[in-house]
Amino acid sequence: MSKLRTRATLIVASVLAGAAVVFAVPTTAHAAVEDDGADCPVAASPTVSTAQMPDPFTRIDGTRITTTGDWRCRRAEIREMAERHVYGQKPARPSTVTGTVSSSGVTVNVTDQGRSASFSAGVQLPTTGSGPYPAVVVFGGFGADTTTIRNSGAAVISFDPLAVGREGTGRASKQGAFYTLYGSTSTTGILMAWSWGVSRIIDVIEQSGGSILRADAVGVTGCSRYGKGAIAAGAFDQRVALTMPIESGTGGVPLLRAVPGESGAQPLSSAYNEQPWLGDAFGSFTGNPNSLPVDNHELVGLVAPRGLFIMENPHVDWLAARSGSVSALGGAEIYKALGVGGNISYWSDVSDGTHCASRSEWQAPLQQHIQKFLLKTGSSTGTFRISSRKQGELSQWRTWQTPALTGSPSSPPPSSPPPSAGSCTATITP
Ligand code: MCU
Repeated sequence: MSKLRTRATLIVASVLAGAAVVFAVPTTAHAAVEDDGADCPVAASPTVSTAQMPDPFTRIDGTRITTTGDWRCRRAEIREMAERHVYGQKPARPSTVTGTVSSSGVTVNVTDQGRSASFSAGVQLPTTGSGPYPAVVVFGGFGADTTTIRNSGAAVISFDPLAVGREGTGRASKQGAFYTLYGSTSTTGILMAWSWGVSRIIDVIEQSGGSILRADAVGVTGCSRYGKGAIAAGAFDQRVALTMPIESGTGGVPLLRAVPGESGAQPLSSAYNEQPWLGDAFGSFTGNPNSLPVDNHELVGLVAPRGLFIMENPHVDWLAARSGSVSALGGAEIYKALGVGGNISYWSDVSDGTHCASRSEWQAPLQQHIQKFLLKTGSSTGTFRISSRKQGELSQWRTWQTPALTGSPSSPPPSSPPPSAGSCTATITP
């Protein structure tokens, strides 16, 4: 509701001002706004009944996109359907967002329709380079290799998602800063609330003038439930330059309609009921995901053309890594169609079966992703290293083919003067 109203207000305001406001950031560029398709009309979702992945390139009206420029409004349809049916609505930026950025922390104060809330996050500057620095928002306190992040030249923003969307509540009594603003009975799930929290941190960094942290070089990461949050944060805010979900499991990267057929994977009903992670509307799909008009290969595609590094664990069945590989392969087709196939990586070929373990295998690619997408000094191309333990076959999950879209390929985020490169002496910390 609030988002639609804000969109309408923006359109009316720009018409009244007579300004030649262009809401559309071309799909070929890294968007400098949270949602570059906020002006796109999105019709009612289609009725769907298929065990196959919905075609990301076919619009709700049944026509297929043909140009890279068409992706902007098709993306808006996917985004809206993912909100309606899976994660819940993400309201547009609140009317007031203020806060501070220092070398030790970020504070966020938000006000919308007379209600106010605040939260804060810690900052640890990198061990190398000079400011203003890129930063990675790290969800929670486990599973992310903050040592390598800092030694690669990015600050760590320690984000406690539970301050924004608590766990352990019922669906009608949700708590945390998001629900203080939008009500405890909001139907939006807490993963989307966490995503909204990351967006508000980026708002504050944008407003801070960029002397300490750079708003155009923000990444997100987290493991497990916080991996679900990390992919949601990257999918629903186009200012996130690098998205790095780790071992996210059901409700994160994995293809939702593949989960019931994957032995030992966390069932959809379990992910829906364990915590109010998903939107309330997902409750009607836990028993029939084949009716979903959208699926999570398209959540992966929402991140395109921006950097995406998906890390998975094939040793723990509960983590649904086979369904995760299917989603990543399907989402990679969107990257390829946009001409940026090298901007997505997937890596489940790891030896330690411990959930959220420190993994030496991911150290080098983590540094490379930070260099390429945040520091903008690297040029490594994406890789897929899918463990044979949990490897899905894309051909079994789709009937559609990837179109050769005309138009310019998408480009990486605009580059800024790179901070001085430091040597990497990263070690993994538990
Ligand atoms: C993979 O993330 C979750 C999983 O969905 C839950 O079922 C389990 O309880 O916790 C995992 C997690 O967050 O572990 C830290």
